[in-house]
Amino acid sequence: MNTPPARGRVISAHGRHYNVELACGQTRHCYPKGKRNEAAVGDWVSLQLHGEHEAQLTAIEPRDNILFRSDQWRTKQFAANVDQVMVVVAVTPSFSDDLLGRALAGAWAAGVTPLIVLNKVDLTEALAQAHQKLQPYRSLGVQVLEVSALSPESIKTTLLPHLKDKTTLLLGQSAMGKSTLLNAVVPDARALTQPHSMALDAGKHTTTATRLYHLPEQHGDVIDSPGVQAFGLSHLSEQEIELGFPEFAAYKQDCRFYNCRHWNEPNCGVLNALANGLIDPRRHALYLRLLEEKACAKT
Ligand SMILES: Nc1nc2c(ncn2[C@@H]2O[C@H](COP(=O)(O)OP(=O)(O)OP(=O)(O)O)[C@@H](O)[C@H]2O)c(=O)[nH]1
Ligand SMILES: [Mg+2]
Ligand SMILES: [Zn+2]
Repeated sequence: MNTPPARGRVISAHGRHYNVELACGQTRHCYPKGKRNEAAVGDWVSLQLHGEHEAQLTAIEPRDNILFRSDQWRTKQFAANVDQVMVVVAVTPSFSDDLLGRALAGAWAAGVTPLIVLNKVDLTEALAQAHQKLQPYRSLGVQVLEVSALSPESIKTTLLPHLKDKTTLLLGQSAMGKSTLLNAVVPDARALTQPHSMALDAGKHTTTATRLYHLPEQHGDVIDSPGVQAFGLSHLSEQEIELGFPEFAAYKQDCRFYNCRHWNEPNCGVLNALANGLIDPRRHALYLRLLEEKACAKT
């Protein structure tokens, strides 16, 4: 017996099986129709309901944006229709500047505003060092929220106001405290968290799947995701990689060639700005690394 089509939002994905939440709040276990419908958490989808628990995913609605993560083996789309990406870094263990730069570039390339959340500010010993590492990003105009997931006050006054009415993706390395932050704003989530050393001993990340949760007392959704160890961006085009570096935009109009790659071209506005100290050399170096990785991925 055929039931009328329904609409829902993907809240978790396990391979090509999805949990989809319907408008009434019920969730359905879903599988796609045909090979084409590969959905991501956050996607709005059409369903054909089968019985009380299952459904077939028949179509994915056009997306506002889609974020990918890739390692050396594969590229996977993992979150769609997000309003902001919070890149979570911690005071301890120390975070990778390379991965932070990539996460920001990935968000900008997808047309999504990134913020940095500096978590574990209760661990004051290494705080000054973390501040120093984040200074270049503050200079770029990236907002940095400083919180301790263990302090309800800091969650309430600093984090929660930024989550209101938005779909927020938490992204970052393992052990930065993404799931602990999630639990602080969505207590019912009861997401598993554990110290870094234990996660490492187990040889994997504590969070193993991307999943969307609703804030309990205000409108807004939070997506928790597994820690990233590598953040390849070679699925992006060269133009998209350039979008990942919005600070180049003001100078590229001075490039002699319209298709300048700001690498070794003569009369390049970006290279001139770099030489004059107007662009952070580490950011330009990251940009070149991404172009290089892309070139390698092609061959
Ligand atoms: N001192 C302190 N510890 C924290 C804070 N936030 C999280 N932690 C601890 O950091 C460890 C890692 O936290 P998780 O929330 O599991 O980290 P995660 O980023 O979700 O890690 P993955 O799921 O592997 O990506 C846990 O032992 C937490 O208790 C904080 O603000 N201060
Ligand atoms: Mg986690
Ligand atoms: Zn140029």
